[in-house]
Amino acid sequence: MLRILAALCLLATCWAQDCTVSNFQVMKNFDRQKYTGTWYAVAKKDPVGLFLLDNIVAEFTIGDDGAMTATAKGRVVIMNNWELCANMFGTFEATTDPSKFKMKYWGAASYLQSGLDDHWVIDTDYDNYAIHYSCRQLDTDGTCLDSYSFIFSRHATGLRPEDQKIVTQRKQELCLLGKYRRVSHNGFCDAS
Ligand code: RTL
Repeated sequence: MLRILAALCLLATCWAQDCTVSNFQVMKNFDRQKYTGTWYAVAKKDPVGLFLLDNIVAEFTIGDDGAMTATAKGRVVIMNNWELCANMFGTFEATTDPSKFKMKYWGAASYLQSGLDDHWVIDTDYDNYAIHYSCRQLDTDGTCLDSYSFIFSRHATGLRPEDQKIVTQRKQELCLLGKYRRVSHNGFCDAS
């Protein structure tokens, strides 16, 4: 009986789930200063098209002018079969919500992708985990047609077991549960 009830509750949250991007909860009182430093991608949900494959490490900095910038490295395969470590840069433009940014990004080499993406910080404890989300294309109903998302950890070894529950919860709230792949780190970008 209890099991049936639990299953019904699960179903109910599924039915009630709101996948409207503008209704997604983001990090409250986001502190950019505490977010600086190195973040290792431990899982990701890919967008449509070319993307960072693995060995993804991001580093956030706040300049003397107060502006947030970041670098990111990651293995990519471009032009169908050329594998390399992409060195990427990003600058962040603030919006009215302190945890929602516009990120302009480009590569150290001109043949790497560049663009302008939303960059939302969904949740973080600053010391262990962070959940990032970006919707590239909205559907007419306000849900997302093309998104990507990173689960970051301060530890290259992965998330602490106590953070996994909250990360799973957030993935579900982003309507992306089951869509993430683990990001491996094998030293591919260490020398670049
Ligand atoms: C993330 C945060 C830190 C700064 C930057 C980021 C995104 C990088 C992207 C790179 C894509 C590169 C490709 C290269 C192949 O040409 C969100 C990690 C810049 C989206 C597809």
